Amino acid sequence: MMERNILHIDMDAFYAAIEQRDNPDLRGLPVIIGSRHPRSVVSTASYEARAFGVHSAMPMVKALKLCPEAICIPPNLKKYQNVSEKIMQIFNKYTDLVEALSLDEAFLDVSGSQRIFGNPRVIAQRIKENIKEQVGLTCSIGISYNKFLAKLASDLEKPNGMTVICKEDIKNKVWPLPINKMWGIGPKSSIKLEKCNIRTIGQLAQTDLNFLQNILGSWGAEVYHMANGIDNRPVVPHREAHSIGHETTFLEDTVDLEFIKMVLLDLAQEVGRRLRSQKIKGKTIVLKLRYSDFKTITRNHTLMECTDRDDLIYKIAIGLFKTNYDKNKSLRLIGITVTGLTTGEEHKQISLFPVENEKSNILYQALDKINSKYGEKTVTRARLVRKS
Ligand code: TTP
Ligand code: MG
Repeated sequence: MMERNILHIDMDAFYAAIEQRDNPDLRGLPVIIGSRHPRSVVSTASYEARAFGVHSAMPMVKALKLCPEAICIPPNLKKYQNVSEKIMQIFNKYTDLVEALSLDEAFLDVSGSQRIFGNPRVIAQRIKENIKEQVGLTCSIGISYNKFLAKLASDLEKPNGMTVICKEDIKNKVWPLPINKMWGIGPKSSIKLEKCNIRTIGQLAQTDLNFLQNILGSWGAEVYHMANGIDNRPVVPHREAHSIGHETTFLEDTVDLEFIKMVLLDLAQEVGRRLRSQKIKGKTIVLKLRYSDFKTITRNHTLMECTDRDDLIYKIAIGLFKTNYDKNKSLRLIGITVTGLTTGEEHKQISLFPVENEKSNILYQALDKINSKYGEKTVTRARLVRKS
């Protein structure tokens, strides 16, 4: 296979940098994106706030203890989405092969772009300049011959970095890194590996493959190859979202079953509405529960056929809830996610009840239409109207 040229581009402190861009008074100061509400969590923090140890996903209470003078700004997702679109447009000028991973991050395969735009470093430099001029933000770019190494590289010299990893660099740039920098190695796998004295990517690369598969399961082979610099995954443009989900943290922890059921119905409706608006369906319904002690469980159920229907999503979620909820504990958060998504013809199904289905499709379309016209929750099921 011809050697590919892959860029991984990731914006620096994305939400925080946008707020600092738009309000010069915030520049140079510790900024935390997230509400000041005690139960809220940090979305991201400016590099000034990171110097105090604040980072994404940290409980707000802890963040404010570490950095009491931080300025908290509630997130403005619409604005960040607009910025994201502009960045993606810039990427698309340099190649058709742009795979967005999130609002602020994408892979670009620029193997076919060099005759027109120059070598990968030149392309990366031009993209940085375009983003700076047109969007007023900085990013970090990793350049390599596969996705794994490009992503690893973009993180090495953040913020405003540009890092190349070629084959010759693996031993000195990649192998000394700790295993938690590996794609797919989370905290649990890290602990297991550390128990076997595997602490660096280099040690991982030199571990026996069978041994690794015993520890990590089916993921073991992939991790082993990546650690050795092998990753043949293509850059897939316009990848659909992997999942669509919605979750709610209660203002107070609750054991009120009726209330929880009502929230579940609300979540199912929201997820269903989003599936239908994107014309996709999903096969696996995932229920997430987080108790007041932060213990979190996810349980899932896979259907025979894909769905985008609130009532079915709700029915499965409530079933999962009933069998898995520990009634002795109060609940902090509940969420529903639908995964195994498909679009278009793939999910056309032969129904046993065509008339019923037809009718309820029309009902859903009508509800979605009214709700998108007059704002959410204009029309909702009677059970969701709070008794007061
Ligand atoms: P990241 O790229 O992980 O973080 P970042 O861009 O803020 O900082 P950097 O890349 O320089 O380390 O995530 C991009 C945005 O996604 C981030 O600005 C906010 C949002 N986000 C959350 O809301 N919650 C999270 O837990 C994470 C990791 C990110
Ligand atoms: Mg980022």
